[in-house]
Amino acid sequence: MYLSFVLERVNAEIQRLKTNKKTQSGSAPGQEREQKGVIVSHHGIAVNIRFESGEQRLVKVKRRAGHVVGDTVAVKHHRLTRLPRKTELCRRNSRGSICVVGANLDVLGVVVSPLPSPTPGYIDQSVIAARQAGLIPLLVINKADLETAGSFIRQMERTYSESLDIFVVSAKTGQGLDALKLYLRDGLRAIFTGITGVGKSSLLNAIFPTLDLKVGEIYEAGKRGCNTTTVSSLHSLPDGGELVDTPGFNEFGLVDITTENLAECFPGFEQVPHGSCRFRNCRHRTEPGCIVSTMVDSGQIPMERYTAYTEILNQIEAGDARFRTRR
Ligand SMILES: Nc1nc2c(ncn2[C@@H]2O[C@H](COP(=O)(O)OP(=O)(O)O)[C@@H](O)[C@H]2O)c(=O)[nH]1
Ligand SMILES: [Mg+2]
Repeated sequence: MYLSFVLERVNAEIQRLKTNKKTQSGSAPGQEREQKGVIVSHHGIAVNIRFESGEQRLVKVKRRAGHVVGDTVAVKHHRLTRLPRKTELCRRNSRGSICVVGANLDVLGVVVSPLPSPTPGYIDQSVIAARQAGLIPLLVINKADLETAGSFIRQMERTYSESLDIFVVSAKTGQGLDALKLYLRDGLRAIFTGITGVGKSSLLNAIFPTLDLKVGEIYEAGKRGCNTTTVSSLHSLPDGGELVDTPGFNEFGLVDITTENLAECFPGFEQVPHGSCRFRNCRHRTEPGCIVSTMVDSGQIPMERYTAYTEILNQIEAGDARFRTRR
């Protein structure tokens, strides 16, 4: 149903271009100008491109060409060439496959809410993936209007305030949205990720009221959201900056992470003078001369952060080959 809708739009687009060509006197096909643009949504067999001219249209692509939202592309004669990426945010899904979540991004906003609450390790893994990809991670706590929000916000602030910028917001009441908009106004391209139902699409709608993205219901029984957003989409904000909405994913599996990388990107280990342990390949477990263990013993690193680190380290070690698979 959806596929036929996209096909229809692609065919209409091709028809429109053919008609245009006929009416353009003297513009030989060989002289068509190359147009640069950015992919604003991906529909499997076609991508929606916003060109530098401001025009937005669908261009056909091969199904597995690997283009993602945020990719800069050049189009000439209906042929699309992807330009090199500045950044690439990747995650591993529950089947172990690697997915590129978005390209040329500056900021990853990890959206969480008191209900549904984040799955264990979700925030840490998202932050690590962001830092590994060269993105600035933010924590966006949505649904601040809920009765249970107070204790959840305090817990989040206790854990992450030393590591990340935190925005406490409510898509429902508008609380905190101005601060978020101000942050993004500097021309940054941000992506919102988070499990389904935390309010990513609602936040985009609240920030950008003419957008009208579909919003899902929360199932009462499981207190989990249903997946209403099916494709990622990039939107320019009225006051500057860009935001990408994504479908929810409950896992942010790490890709190609080494144990050195893990400690360097882990939220809570920012004060660690990396490379100061006695052994160069120290995993910060029980090795003698480990600077991290000393900082845990002296209270500079909270025990909760250290435990969370070792849990991810265990997963990496258990699935070593899996984590090192190359694309
Ligand atoms: N109380 C409250 N509910 C919200 C807020 N933001 C979103 N919701 C609700 O949460 C549900 C899921 O929202 P949606 O934007 O689809 O979440 P997404 O899956 O992360 O995109 C919807 O029923 C929204 O109305 C908020 O700030 N406060
Ligand atoms: Mg959504």
